[in-house]
Amino acid sequence: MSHPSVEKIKRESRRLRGTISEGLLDASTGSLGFQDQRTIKFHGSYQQDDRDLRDERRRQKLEPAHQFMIRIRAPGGVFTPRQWLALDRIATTWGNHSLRVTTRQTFQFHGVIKRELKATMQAINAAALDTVSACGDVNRNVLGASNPLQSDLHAQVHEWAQQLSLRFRPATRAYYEIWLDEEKVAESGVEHEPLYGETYLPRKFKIAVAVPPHNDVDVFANDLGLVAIVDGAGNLSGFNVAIGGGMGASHGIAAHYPRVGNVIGFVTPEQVFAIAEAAISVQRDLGDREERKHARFKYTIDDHGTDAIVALMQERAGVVLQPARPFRFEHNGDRFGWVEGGNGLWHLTLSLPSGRIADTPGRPLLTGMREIARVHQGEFRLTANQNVIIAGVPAAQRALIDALVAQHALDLENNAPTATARTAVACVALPTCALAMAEAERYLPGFLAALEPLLARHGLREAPILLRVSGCPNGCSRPYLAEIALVGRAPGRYNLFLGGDHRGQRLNTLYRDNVTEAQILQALEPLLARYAGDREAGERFGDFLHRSGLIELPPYPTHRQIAVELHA
Ligand code: SRM
Ligand code: SF4
Repeated sequence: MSHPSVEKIKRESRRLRGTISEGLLDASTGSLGFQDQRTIKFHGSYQQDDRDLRDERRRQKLEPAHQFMIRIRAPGGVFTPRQWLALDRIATTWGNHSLRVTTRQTFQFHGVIKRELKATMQAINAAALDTVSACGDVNRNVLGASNPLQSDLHAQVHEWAQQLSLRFRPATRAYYEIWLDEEKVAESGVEHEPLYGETYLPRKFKIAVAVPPHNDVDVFANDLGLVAIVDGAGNLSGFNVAIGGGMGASHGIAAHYPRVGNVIGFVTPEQVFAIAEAAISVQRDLGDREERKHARFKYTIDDHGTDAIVALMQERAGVVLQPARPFRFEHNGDRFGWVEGGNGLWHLTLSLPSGRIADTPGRPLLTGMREIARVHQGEFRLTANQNVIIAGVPAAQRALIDALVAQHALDLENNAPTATARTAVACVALPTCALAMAEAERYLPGFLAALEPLLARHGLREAPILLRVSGCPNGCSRPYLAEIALVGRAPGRYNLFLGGDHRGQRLNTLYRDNVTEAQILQALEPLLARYAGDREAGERFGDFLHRSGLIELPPYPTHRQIAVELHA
């Protein structure tokens, strides 16, 4: 039986209700119906199954071990200690005893079973959080720079992320009716969706706000990137706008490619909502609704031409973009350790292994973070590099936090003995991700262990080489912006990409196709040796590969790097 298209499912979902409520009550299966599996994404949840158990369950003629991933909507990624404790309780009561920090600054739970889904959603809501449009063809979690060195601006950027997220939430009450038992009103299921209409967007839409010189949100990987421009007195003058970033690709299909957003101009703070809404509405109307793999804003822009899209955005927003203002990013990573944030408060950034906060032998990270949440009075900020900042710690409390960090192996030495390990990012992949072709999160520690002797041999243990691993070409770890990236092809086999920069401004290039770990290390060895011997002072690995002519820009049709003349 052929399944209806996602466009049809959206249209017939009665504003994202479908038959989810009924499906939750069906005790004969751990699964939802096909259409509801699509609709529930808009409520921040994915139906998955444990792929480690697939074969065995098939052999036993059992249905797959169905379970649900739940993603929180957390614009800017800020949580209170109370919320942390509530999320910890949810993970240990209904989830798989782990909290997973994502590359979009929020938490995911894995392993929630259908009959406990509603209770979990209600517990999330009781913690003053929700999961509305954390997934689905709508505006997704809005990223906001988390860099603790810019305390005043952080508050402003966080507010922008919040406001953009609220502004572009769907209008339907479906979430509240299904999960929170809100009473159905007469127009239930036919509400007016002023921005999205009845078929929502052709695809997901992503917004990020960055504050130079730190590009910790990888602003150019977003459909709409806002680069804060600050005047000499440190006040926000407005934003440079970048459009058309995206990482998704397919192996061997040239028409599916990653792209860095192109900077199209500058807007004042008063113009931000209008220009953002115009971008979303242009994508809503012109985006491809036939082929989902070709439906992101980046393809709409490339198909229609940047000039035409920008003209339409300006017309719809009633805004004339000013010329882009100069800016300069220094890096797209996090700054680890303690920094003073002003007002006598300190911030501690911890490097977490792929953002997975769980208790494993010798590394009780979930327990450690819980103990910290019990005494911490500031806030927790998640970073888009899957790390956590314990923010707003009074000087007098630093020793207590340090002791808890050391006691629970949350420190850098235990977690990440090389600079590359500290900054590495890996997507979830197996066993929960349905699309994974190879391991990522579970493979990263092993790969780092294999890479470490090579780095040590060339005196590069402290060289901050940016490594990212994805289990398939969809690019959830933003691998195409890394200096070294592994992108899964098949179990134990990866495509090796090299030559991204450390600012998130240049895409990397395929260097070896479908290779094993031994072949990857073999390919890297001579390059690292040359880098160790021939690099200029402060020169990063990706830049060195380009300067030495060892790598060229990738052959994608458009926007492979941000124009250098924009950099102050
Ligand atoms: Fe992603 C699909 C996990 C950030 C591009 N992503 C998925 C799914 C839901 C698999 C699926 O569709 O069945 C993965 C769930 C795995 C699991 O078991 O949890 C998944 N994506 C993730 C996370 C958890 C990766 C991580 O390890 O942190 C990130 C959650 C972000 C969040 O909190 O909202 C995550 N995904 C990203 C990013 C990075 C970003 O946004 O900065 C990208 C690249 C940027 C972009 O969107 O272009 C990304 N995910 C994708 C794609 C490719 C989309 C495309 O344009 O083709 C897919 C596949 C799809 O949508 O069909 C995908
Ligand atoms: Fe899954 Fe692929 Fe995303 Fe990794 S990159 S989480 S394997 S969809």
